Amino acid sequence: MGKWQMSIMRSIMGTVTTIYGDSKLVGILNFQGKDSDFMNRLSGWLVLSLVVLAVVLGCGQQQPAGLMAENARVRSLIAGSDKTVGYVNLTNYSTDAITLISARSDDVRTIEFHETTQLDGMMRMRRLTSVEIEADQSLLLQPGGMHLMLFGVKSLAESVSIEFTTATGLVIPVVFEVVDFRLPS
Ligand SMILES: [Cu+2]
Repeated sequence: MGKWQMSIMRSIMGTVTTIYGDSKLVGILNFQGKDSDFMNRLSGWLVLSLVVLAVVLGCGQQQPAGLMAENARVRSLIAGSDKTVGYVNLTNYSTDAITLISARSDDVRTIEFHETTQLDGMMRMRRLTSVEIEADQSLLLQPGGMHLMLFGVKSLAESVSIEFTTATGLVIPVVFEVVDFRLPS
């Protein structure tokens, strides 16, 4: 994400945070069911700002935690295997580092953070206990680098929802598209 996009994002999110305090955006949207004029206007304003955000950021998955997930994809299963990999571009537009300490999905037994490293010409994977995205930075989980390792995949339809938990206890759901590609993890 470019610098100007980052600052637009920060000013919009700053306004949202000022108005809504610490409430989660997801919770705010539930106000739409109520009859209050004020709440309706609030919801309308929020929807409008989310649309602006989506346009500005190319329709990535906006998260209350200040984390943007883009190009989230999981490799479709190879016949006879129940494990696969996941990749995603994560951008932190908040002013604090965001640390992801776990990932889970209803459709997967275990999800680990992995890193591929090269040692004496051999590609090796090691498990990471957490993944940190610095403030104002993007972190790419991509082939040949950090990635998600999915073990015991029960089923894969067109997409799979993976929930990340941050060190501060926020749960961030990200929808991963299931893609048929054949690359080493
Ligand atoms: Cu791996």
